[in-house]
Amino acid sequence: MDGSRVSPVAPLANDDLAVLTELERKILWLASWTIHNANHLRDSTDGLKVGGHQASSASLATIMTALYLATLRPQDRVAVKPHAAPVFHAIQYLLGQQTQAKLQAFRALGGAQSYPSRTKDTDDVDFSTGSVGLGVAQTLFASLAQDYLRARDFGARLPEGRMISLMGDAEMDEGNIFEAILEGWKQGLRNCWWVIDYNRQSLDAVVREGLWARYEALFRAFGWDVVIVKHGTLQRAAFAEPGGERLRAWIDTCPNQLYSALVFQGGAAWRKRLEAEFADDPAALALIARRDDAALAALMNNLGGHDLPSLIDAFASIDHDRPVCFICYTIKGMGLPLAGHKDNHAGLMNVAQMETFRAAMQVRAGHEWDRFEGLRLPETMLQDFLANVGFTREGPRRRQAARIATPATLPVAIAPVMSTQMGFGAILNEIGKLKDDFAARIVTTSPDVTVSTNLGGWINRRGLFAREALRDTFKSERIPSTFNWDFSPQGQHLELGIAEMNLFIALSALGLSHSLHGERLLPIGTVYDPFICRGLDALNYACYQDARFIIAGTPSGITLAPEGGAHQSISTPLIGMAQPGLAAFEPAFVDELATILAWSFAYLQNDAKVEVSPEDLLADARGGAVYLRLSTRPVEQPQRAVSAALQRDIIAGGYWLRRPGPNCQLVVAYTGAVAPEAIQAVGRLGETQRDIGLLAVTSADRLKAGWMAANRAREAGDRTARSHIETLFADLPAHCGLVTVLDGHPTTLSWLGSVRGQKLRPLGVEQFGQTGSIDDLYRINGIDAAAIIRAAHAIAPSRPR
Ligand SMILES: Cc1ncc(C[n+]2csc(CCOP(=O)(O)OP(=O)(O)O)c2C)c(N)n1
Ligand SMILES: [Mg+2]
Repeated sequence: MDGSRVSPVAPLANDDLAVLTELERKILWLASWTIHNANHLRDSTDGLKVGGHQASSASLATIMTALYLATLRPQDRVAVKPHAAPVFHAIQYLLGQQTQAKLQAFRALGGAQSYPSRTKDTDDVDFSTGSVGLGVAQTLFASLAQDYLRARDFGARLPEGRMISLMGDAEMDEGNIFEAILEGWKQGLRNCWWVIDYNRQSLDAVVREGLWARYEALFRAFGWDVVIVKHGTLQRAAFAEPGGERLRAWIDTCPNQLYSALVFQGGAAWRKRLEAEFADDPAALALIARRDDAALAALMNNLGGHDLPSLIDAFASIDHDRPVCFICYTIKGMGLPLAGHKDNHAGLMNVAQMETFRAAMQVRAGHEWDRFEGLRLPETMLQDFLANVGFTREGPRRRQAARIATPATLPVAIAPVMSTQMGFGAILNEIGKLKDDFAARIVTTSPDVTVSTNLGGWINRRGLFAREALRDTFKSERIPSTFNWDFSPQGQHLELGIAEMNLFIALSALGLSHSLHGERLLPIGTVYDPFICRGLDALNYACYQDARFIIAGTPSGITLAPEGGAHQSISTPLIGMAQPGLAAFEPAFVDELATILAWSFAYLQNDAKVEVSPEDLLADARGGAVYLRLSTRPVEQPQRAVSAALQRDIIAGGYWLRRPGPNCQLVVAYTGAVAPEAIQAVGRLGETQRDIGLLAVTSADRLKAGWMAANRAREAGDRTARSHIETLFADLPAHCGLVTVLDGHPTTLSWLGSVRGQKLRPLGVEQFGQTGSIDDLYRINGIDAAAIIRAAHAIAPSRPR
């Protein structure tokens, strides 16, 4: 087996070690039983197998015991790998934070979740995990968020926590991890621990030899400390015996596959193999001969990651705040008959195996859920220990933060012709002038597109963040430059390298700071709209964790015409509609954007747990994150005052830019940058068609969500439920045709025809475009005024006035 370094033996109090050893046994039992119960017992009624992962979680019982019961402090936050969920829930059960009912309903509706979930679980999950690699990187960005908060004076001076990931070795295959490590180095990462469950197995198979050495070199290259926890106490004691060095050398060079296979086969197989290997070494043979099969298997299984004293000592030995990677050698399925087998990923013990395991654990039938069943130490001693576990000693760990007062409107000077992206920059520039707490709470971040997404003005006012000040050399050399690129601890912009995964994981961390670190931030990220797709899984992850942030995607669509197909976004409006936890808007005009932004700063802070009234169809009282799809196209701005009613309509998702008359035969509905084409087409059509309507859709997402919710409410008996789009369409004649148009996928608006059962022709973009002028590209994609008119004639043939 590869690797070589060892940690010193832990000086742990004997009593504590005895208690921890007992509790570790219990945790292994409870985790295995939870999974068994879900598969073999509960499913006897519904016949559904729900998956195994018994082996995957078993190998973590020791590491998690060492972490949760002996190492963590209340301020620490942990992401445990997805398949560690049963072990996590078992630990919380012992600590009194998880119920038997939820364990019995593991993986069922309302039960403990298959993968730890901040939002769905009730037993104190710090970070959700599931999509491998994301939870790992989340701890890194949570640590950067903690440093950002500590650099300013918001009041709460909570103790500095460590952000810890307990990760699988195969998670290191995910590219986002490397992106995060690099960014962490740039930002001076501290207080972050990654504990690798180095079982040398993934889902399909056994991992390559010698990876530990690549990991070690990699982490060290980026300034991390690396601690290798390879051999347990038994092994180290044996190495000191005569013949021990030979045993160590053999273990260190044994291929991973062979080691796993021997672990699976057990003591007799170990003896046969080692006797053959050591035939020329009487001392090493004697070392083997002094042990019976069980003792030999115990010795060979005693890798560092299964040895409480070694682990506790390794964790306790860290006396600095630099990031640390622990490479802990383990055997997948340790303690179970599945241990070491390469096919064990979804492995489940069968009923007979489970009975044997139960007997070994001394658990009587009917007492499977008893907290201290089968343990040898007195219950009071175990209970006392659990009551004093450092991690939970101070009660609830999830924090609260007060709301930040935000302005009802965001004043901005609107030029006669302006793009929404320019408007966005101008609004932030205005906020940048404010001296209040609201402006102080805003933090912006962008993956190397800060200036090109118009954050320059904001940055000139508020500066870039770094733990240590770094002057802009151009400025100190008095070379004229538009942007002031000074870094300081007071800066309010976190500049990231070009990695969109990092952007969304950073937004997730900043957007959970109220709950993780007890101080509220108002995070805003910017990204080129097509590259939302590059970070999409991380965006989904951020929303799943209920992080609160604003993401502006700009420029978007084919409207960025000369930049060509590679930068054009087509599907993002659909992402905005389909992503739970994200309210998506695509304003056409800057006054709409100002309205949406003002609303967003309040919406971000709403409490996910509150009761929602039946009128609140969109559950706005619970808040969420916000996506703004913006454009670089300058368009003529309406000269108008935005009334309270218009504000409400903009937020609800749409308003009549031209109200349809009583004999309306045609409505054109548009979103975003194609507003001038829609306005022009309606003007021309209006010359021959009576009462034509022009609907401005500011949020297809919210219009549709409201309509879906109203349908559900009516079907559930609330006859009065009515959505915003139904109100807007209430007076439209049944025969009236609809033409919809946007610079995005036509499906975004095509559902509008179903609201009243009207005929609808959706226009939009269905192909990657190419370089050209906006006029050219709108024409070839059929979203120009002529295309709208053609569609209108096809769907609602004009009748003479
Ligand atoms: C992004 C992503 N891709 C694929 C999966 C499916 N999957 C779950 S666990 C796993 C392998 C895990 O290996 P490792 O992290 O070493 O944990 P172990 O099974 O060894 O405990 C895979 C591929 C996933 N959860 N997330
Ligand atoms: Mg693994």
